[in-house]
Amino acid sequence: MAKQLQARRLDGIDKNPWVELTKLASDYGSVNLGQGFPDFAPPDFAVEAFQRALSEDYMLNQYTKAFGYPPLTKILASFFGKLLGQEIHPLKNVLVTVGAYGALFTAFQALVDEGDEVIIIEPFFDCYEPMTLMAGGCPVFVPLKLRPSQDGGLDSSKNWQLDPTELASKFTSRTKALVLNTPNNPLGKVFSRAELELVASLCQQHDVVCISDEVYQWLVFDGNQHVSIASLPGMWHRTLTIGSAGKTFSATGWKVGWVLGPDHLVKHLHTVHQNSVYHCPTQAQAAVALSLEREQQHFGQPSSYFVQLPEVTQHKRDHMIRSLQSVGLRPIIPQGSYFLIADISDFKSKMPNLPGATNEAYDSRFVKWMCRNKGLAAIPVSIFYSGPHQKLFDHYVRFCFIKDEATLQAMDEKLQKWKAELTP
Ligand code: IK2
Repeated sequence: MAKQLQARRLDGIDKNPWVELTKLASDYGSVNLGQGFPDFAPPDFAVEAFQRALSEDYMLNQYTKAFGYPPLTKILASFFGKLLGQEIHPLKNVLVTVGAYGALFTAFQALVDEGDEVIIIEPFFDCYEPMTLMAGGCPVFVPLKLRPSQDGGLDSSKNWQLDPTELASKFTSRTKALVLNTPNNPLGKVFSRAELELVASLCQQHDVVCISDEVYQWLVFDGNQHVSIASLPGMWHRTLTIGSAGKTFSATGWKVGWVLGPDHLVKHLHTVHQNSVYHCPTQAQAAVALSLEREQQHFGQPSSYFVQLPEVTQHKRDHMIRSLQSVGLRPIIPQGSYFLIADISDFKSKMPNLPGATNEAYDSRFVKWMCRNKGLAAIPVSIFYSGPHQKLFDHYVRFCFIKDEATLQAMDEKLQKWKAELTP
């Protein structure tokens, strides 16, 4: 009998919708509002920092320290030390990774064992589930519940809330970790301090590690405030805080991410990192170090990119919210991130039989139909849910709004044409 080639840890996780959706968007030349990346240049200071890293010191072409280029671990420690109210040691409490993806993968591999349960709040950034499974863990899902606004206006991501009793019921003696993502992808929810206190108290009560994915921490709108759960009392020593230079400096191709946390957790991530990736590209790390040093000098001032980016992005969000409504899509107003989800229930009742496989979720058929017929690419929200919950949440699609004015203009043109087709 032939040997089975595929390792068992890949069972059930070999299908990934991103590849098909990205190909479809390019095949049809659609306006790409699907994958989450800015289609404009990073800020000048970041581009210049990369140019300096390429040209000034030839040693930046060589390996650096395994757990991070020293000026980067140093600035990460000092910058986030202030934000988290924590003494952060650049060598012991920091790990630089290949993007936040690398940070997440390293964290799951380092902490999750066969049979360990990992609580994941739905909707979730879709890699949390396969990463848990690949580590041998068992994902346990808890969905945010929509409490619709009473005034008939658009709902906000704020209306999607945790049910405290349901959340508490998910913790068992086997729970090893809880994954938190604030601001959340795909919903844009920014967890309030009170919600984080609930999560924190349950993690403490059940001795659970919190893996806190905060890659959109600077993208918060309408005066909402990002709170890092690691800054809450008693949480630093059980939290891994994950960040991404790609999201922070609108340079997703740089693929520099990091994890911050206490020694007794980070040392296990160091072990995984040293036996897998070993170290990340030096020049990209040098560029991120210079960019963060610049941001530290400008912190809180109008010249800071972390001040400017959310202002500009909020306008893009509002532009998209106005435009999508013209054809009957009902956006949920995101408090943060660079995504929004829009309710397509009206289409589901008016056009229930869109082409597609019989078992294919409605939102997936809808995005393919929209891409082919209306020239707009988006992502079905059911992919951000666990299998059993996908059908319950197949009436939303996700749009990315961190796009250049020309792209938003192209979106408007497609929507105007769509609107004209609606009116007899
Ligand atoms: N964590 C979250 C919540 C992310 O959204 C991402 C990037 N994903 O964006 C693509 C998309 O949803 O269209 C990451 C982590 C990974 O970040 P990085 O690019 O730094 O690896």
